[in-house]
Amino acid sequence: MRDVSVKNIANPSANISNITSIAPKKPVNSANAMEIPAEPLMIRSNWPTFDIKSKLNGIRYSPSFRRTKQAGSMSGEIWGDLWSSNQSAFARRYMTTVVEKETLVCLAADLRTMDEISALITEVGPYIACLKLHVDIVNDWNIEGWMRICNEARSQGVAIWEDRKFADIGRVSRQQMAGAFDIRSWADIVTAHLISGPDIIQGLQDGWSDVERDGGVLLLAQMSSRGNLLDEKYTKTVVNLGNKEDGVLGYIGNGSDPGAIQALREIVGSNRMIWTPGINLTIGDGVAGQRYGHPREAVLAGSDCLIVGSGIHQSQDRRVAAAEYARISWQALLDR
Ligand code: 6CN
Repeated sequence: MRDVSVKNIANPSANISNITSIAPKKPVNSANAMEIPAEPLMIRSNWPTFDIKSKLNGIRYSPSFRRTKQAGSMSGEIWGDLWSSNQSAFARRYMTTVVEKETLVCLAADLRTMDEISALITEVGPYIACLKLHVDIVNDWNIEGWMRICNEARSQGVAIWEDRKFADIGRVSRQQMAGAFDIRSWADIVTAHLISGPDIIQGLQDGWSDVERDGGVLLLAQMSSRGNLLDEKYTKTVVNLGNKEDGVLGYIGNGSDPGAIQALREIVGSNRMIWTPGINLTIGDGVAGQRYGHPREAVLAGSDCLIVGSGIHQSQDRRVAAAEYARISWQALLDR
């Protein structure tokens, strides 16, 4: 249970219909294009601190949003054991972002063109704590447009996660971090299966080292899809191996099943995070074997980040939907 001082910063009465304005849309124009680094095409600084002043400029998020200047110092109170046991800079940066923005939502921007992704980030940016991308589903991909998307995400103060689920041997995974997409140069987080053994983690970390960057790996310990082969024994093996590796930021858990998240939390302990896909306000079966659980249940069961895709990008009002997922996730964290 949280103490009273922590509860006071909550905004249980926040109503999304009270939102009167959001950040003005930032057009992709020549000024933005100037932000694209020439050679090499990479983002050297990892994930900047959220700029509270520019965020407040013109935004009415919620009354409590204005009080978040103290967010940094409050992260320990809000996150409890997870904060004190987690020394990883990436984990702490994510936890601080959550407290600053009052959201545990990671936007899964599974859209097919760069303009669509860019517009979505601009629209829902204030309500997300992380951006998850699938670089290989984008039809019109090019590095310049992609850098604009990354810059847009960074201006929203969020980490960039490329959900290319790596699974090869360490050496090849390192090469796959380079290649045409040059994932190592712009992604802060990547996902990996541990099916090939623990050396994949070093391979991915070497990929980042090759361009003098750092990053965090999320290991798939569970999945949200029906009939997946990640059984309890496999989950335990992944966690036992992953908990020994500094490069592991945390684990993917099955957001559709609070019982599974709880079981995962028991074996993970408090020094790694659990991020969960399979989250939607409409619970049950989704398309193509996807399954969904409720955002509040997932956080109460132990999820530290809610990965939401179609719940936001397929809704009629994406901004309102994102704000609602943010509100529910934040309140659940305070209640946990
Ligand atoms: O909320 P949606 O079902 O629209 O999207 C879920 C997102 C997708 O981008 C999918 O690739 O979460 C990802 N995901 C992951 C692991 C898993 O077990 N199930 C998923 O759906 C991940 N990472």
